[in-house]
Amino acid sequence: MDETIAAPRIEDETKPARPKLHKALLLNDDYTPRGFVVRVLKAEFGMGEGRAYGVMMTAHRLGSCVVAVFTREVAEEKATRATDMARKEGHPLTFATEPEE
Ligand code: TYC
Repeated sequence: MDETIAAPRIEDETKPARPKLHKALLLNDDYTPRGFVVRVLKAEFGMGEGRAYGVMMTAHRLGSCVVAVFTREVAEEKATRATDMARKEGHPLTFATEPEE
């Protein structure tokens, strides 16, 4: 049978844009104990003691620190869980998210 197979058009070959990644941010405050911040970073972001301490101290000194980068859904989920963990213990500790440039 005579069949003509068309070459794929350019539009069909272009890949969909990769979704933007989002940063999970740790925000400093004046009240949450340092040890509690370290505990949350270890529990919710799987960090070891040294890395968690370093991230906590960076937020303490500079006002905020990028904890890690995820898809939007995962970043929001982790930031919410970590902030909820602090609220349950009565601390103002807050995590936020923002899209990467
Ligand atoms: N600044 C807090 C204190 O001196 C400790 C702290 C560090 C709180 C980092 C939040 O994201 C934070 N007790």
